[in-house]
Amino acid sequence: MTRTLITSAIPYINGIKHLGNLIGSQLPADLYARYARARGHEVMFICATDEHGTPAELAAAKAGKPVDEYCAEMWQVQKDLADGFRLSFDHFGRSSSAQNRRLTQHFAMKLDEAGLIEERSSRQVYSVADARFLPDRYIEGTCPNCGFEDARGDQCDNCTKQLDPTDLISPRSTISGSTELEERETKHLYLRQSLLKDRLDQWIDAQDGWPVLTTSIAKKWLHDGDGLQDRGITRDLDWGVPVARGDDPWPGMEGKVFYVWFDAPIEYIAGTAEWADANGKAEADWERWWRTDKGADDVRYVQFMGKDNVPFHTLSFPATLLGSGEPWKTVDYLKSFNYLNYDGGQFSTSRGRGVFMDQALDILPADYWRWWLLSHVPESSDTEFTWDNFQAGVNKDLADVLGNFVSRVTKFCRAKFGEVVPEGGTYGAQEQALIETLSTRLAAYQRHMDAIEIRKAASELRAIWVAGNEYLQEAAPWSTFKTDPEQAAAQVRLALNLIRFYAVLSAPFIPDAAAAMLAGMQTDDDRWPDDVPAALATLAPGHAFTVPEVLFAKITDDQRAEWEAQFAGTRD
Ligand code: B3M
Ligand code: ZN
Repeated sequence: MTRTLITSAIPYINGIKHLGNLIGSQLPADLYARYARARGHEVMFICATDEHGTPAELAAAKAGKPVDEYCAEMWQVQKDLADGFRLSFDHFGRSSSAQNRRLTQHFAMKLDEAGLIEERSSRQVYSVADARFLPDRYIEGTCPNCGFEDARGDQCDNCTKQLDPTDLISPRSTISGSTELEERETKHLYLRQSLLKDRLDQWIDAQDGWPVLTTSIAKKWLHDGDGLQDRGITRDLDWGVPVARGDDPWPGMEGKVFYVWFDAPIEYIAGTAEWADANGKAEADWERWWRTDKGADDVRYVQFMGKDNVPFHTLSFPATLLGSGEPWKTVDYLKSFNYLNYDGGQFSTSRGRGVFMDQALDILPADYWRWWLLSHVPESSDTEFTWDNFQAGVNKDLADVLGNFVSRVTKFCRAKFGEVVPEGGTYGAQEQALIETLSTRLAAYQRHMDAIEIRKAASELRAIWVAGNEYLQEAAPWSTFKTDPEQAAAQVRLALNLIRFYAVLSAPFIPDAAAAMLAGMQTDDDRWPDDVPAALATLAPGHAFTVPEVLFAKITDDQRAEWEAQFAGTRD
């Protein structure tokens, strides 16, 4: 059996994510996990909250709560929203878990044993007004590479360059806004990534068919300028994984924690260990996904993330894994995304601009969002959410095409033959032609899904829905019925079977509607249609069904206008 390990970038704990975050990793990862399971793979799908670092500290301070309490609460909020969007994680973990603490400290020890850790005294930015060292993210200034004025100390959001805070031109504290910053002496651990440059280069070259977006970013940071500098992996903070050498203290590092970007990707592994612990499994049960000496050599590991996360996953995290000298599983395919914009600008968490996951579910069911977002996923370029476009996509694809097909077929059958699959007639030339079209399109759909070409897969699925509608229009059982009821029975039988077929193929995109369609057809046979003619004969004459409730209500112009106005400003 094919074994597929899937991880989504783990969202920061500090607040509810917007739809741009959702479509940038978790939702496409879920699509692929559902598809892989449907194709019979053994799947391990892991996500978690990214809980360390100053974003968490500051958000907790703002909420007036101890940081651990804040994180526990926000984990639950994010978990409930993930459930609301039907994200089918095998485990939704926490980077603050004991498992992650242990593994992070373990990796640091192994890297040290391999001679890849160096203690360095450095001068760090200290904010006099805030009376603390400022973590990278809490210093903003002008990017030395592209001139963007709001570049963060760790990375420029405009050109994606990884930065050190001291690189910034005109730096300021984002806590107080103070520019009274000075450099003070502090000691930190550095991961000597520069020693791993050749190994990483070879490792990237050995990867097969990665998306251009992924390899170009990775190669750029390996070869342009200072992409692979040694990196400080510890910070002067309270909240995080305490610096330790395995189970032993690390002299001189008391009171310091690992850098959030050091422990966050390790949580992919730790999250799998959390899954094992939560389900009463043994250590071997998670290790078989992650240790190539313990069974993971036949695992295919696929990662999902936004393009800003690519350098950390193509360089920093592999440096941790390869540098440890232990046989850890590294990523086989890294799927990265561009940005989804919101109505003429950017989605923004800090400015509360756009639609957030909780708000989205307040106004419409998950499938509406899943379909629109996945069929417009920013794969080859940034894309834009507008209410017009959203209304058009939902109404046309979901209501007019898929929903209408299901309702017409089931209602016509109920009226003429009752709520059972009708008997009689045979499939003729029209039916054979449809089956041929569907076979060709199904093969293309699978090809695109296998390749994680999500937009192409979505348009193929849409075309598969359209083919059924066109068949129905041409076959016109309501006319056939008047002259040849037997033939009309065969047509309706085929169309009822198409509903089950559509449910199975569509489930990775719209799981709730798919479940409603299967429930309507009173079947739990959701086997993937390897053979189209056989799949379209699954529901035999005499099989009872019920007419499902309206699957998708159209978005009215009034609703669109109302939401457009409601979300025009910023959330408080
Ligand atoms: N939390 C950034 C983000 O949510 C970061 C990802 C970590 S993946 C290990 O985009
Ligand atoms: Zn820049």
